[in-house]
Amino acid sequence: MNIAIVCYPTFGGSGVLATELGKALAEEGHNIHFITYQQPVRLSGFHANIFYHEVRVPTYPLFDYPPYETALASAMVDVVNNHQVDLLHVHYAIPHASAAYLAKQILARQGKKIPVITTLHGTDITLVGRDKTFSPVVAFSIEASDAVTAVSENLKNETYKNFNTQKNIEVIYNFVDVERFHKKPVDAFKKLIAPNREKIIVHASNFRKVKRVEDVVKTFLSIQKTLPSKLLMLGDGPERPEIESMTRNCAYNAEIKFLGKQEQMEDILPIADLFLLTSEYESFGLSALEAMAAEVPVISTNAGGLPEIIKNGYCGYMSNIGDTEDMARNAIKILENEEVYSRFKQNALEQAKRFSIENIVPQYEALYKTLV
Ligand code: GMT
Repeated sequence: MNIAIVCYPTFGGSGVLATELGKALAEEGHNIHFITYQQPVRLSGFHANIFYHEVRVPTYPLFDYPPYETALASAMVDVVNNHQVDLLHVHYAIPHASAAYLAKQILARQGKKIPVITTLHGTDITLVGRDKTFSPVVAFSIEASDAVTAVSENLKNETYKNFNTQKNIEVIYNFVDVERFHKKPVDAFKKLIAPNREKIIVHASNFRKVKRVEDVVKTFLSIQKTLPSKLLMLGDGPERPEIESMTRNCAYNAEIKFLGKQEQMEDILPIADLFLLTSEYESFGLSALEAMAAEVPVISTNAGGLPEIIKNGYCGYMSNIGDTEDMARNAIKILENEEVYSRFKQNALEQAKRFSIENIVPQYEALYKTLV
């Protein structure tokens, strides 16, 4: 099939998932056309079946707000017409689903029927999407899509709760390439970070309010009282400056490192002893899944779709939002006993395998076949 994928090209989970899906489909022999405003971060190297089409929005003195959605719809029409595209798969509803609807109508006038699949990822429903600035358009584009998928049961239920829609929503969980993440940790790198065999705790996110990154630091500080540890903060975003200055004034400042945005997560995660995710909401928590694939147990909140991904007491523990003392107690429970730790590590890998690329990507392919 010739498939066009529309996504955000940034470090966010929706863009990562969309890019990994495109790469996996290309491996299966499909031709994949990415349409976005920048090369997706996980799209590197050459693949004969992958094409990248950049959306350009011309500047014009009249445009206080450059009309990206219009440029995107035009780009979709162009790619469909010139590359015999069979379907459009858009990730994150805003503004991709409504732009796809417009492209579909334009193509229909030209005598071309093109199915649109919308994958809902999280904040497009729970945070931004339900704001009345966007909600009528999001609701309409969900209805107008030929198929809608959500990355967890929780997100599917949130969609029904927040939008007045009867649309059938299929849950297709996010996935991970276990082989790629299940690497041996690089000892030299580990030694550099933790020269005295301190525990290495990792957090990765876009540092938005919804991630409650301050709770990551609080949990770490509590763990630190019992177990000498290091905290690696991966990613970047609006809350980072405040969190970083907060850590500068704390007792264990030297043990906390901010590494910024990282493309090669599969090289960093295997050195971690524990992954921390303290979010107020996660539709899925792709970063936690990638950590588990690297054999890293997860300490998280029990928010949103996380209980569908992390088995409590098996590959990690979940606590109520904001209960950093409980998160620290659970972390210590896993880390302080070698036998318990190696069991949780093994379980993390086993749990990740349930969401392996081989199990999930065929579900998207099956859905495509029903529409084309
Ligand atoms: O977490 C974010 O803020 C980024 C966001 C995105 O859309 O890129 O992530 C969402 O989609 C990911 C991939 O499906 C999920 O793993 C994240 O849980 C979800 N984030 C939220 O629901 C807050």
